[in-house]
Amino acid sequence: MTIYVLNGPNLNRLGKREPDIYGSTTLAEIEVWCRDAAGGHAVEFRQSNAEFQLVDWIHEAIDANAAGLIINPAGLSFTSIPILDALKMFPRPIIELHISNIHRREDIYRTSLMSRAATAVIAGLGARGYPVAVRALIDMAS
Ligand code: DHK
Repeated sequence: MTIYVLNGPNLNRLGKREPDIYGSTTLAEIEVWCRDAAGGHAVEFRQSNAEFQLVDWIHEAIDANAAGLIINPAGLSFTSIPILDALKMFPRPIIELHISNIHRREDIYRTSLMSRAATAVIAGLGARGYPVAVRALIDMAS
C-alpha cells in the first residue's frame, strides 16, 4: 500500500514561515511523522511551489494505484482548477489538509476548490494533522 502526501507552495518554508499560524514544525519533521504513522506502508512525500508539478504527481499517484492521497495545496487550494481536475481523476480516498483552520481566517482562505474532490478535509490541527490523515487513509484502505 502506498500513500501520497503532496504539499504546495511555501510549505518548504514551514518552521520559519508565520509560526504563529503554521507552527514551528518543519516539513522534514512532518515527513518523519508521516512515515512513522504509516506503520511500514510506503509514503511518497513531496513538496513543490509549482502547480504543474503537483498535477503531474497526482497523475503519478493515479498510475501507481496509490491507496490514498493527502494534499495540502496551500495557496493553490483557492485558485487551481488544474489541481481540482486532476484530483477528480483519483479513484481512491483523498484527504485535503490545511495546517491552519482556513475557515477562521481571512476571506481569501475560506473557499477551497479542492473540497469539491476531497473525501475529507482536515483543517486546524496544525502539523499533527498530517499523521492523523495518514492513519485515517490506511484505516480506510484496510
Ligand atoms: C497553507 C497555506 O500556504 C495557505 O496559503 C493556506 C494552508 C493554508 C495551511 O493552513 O496549511 O491558506
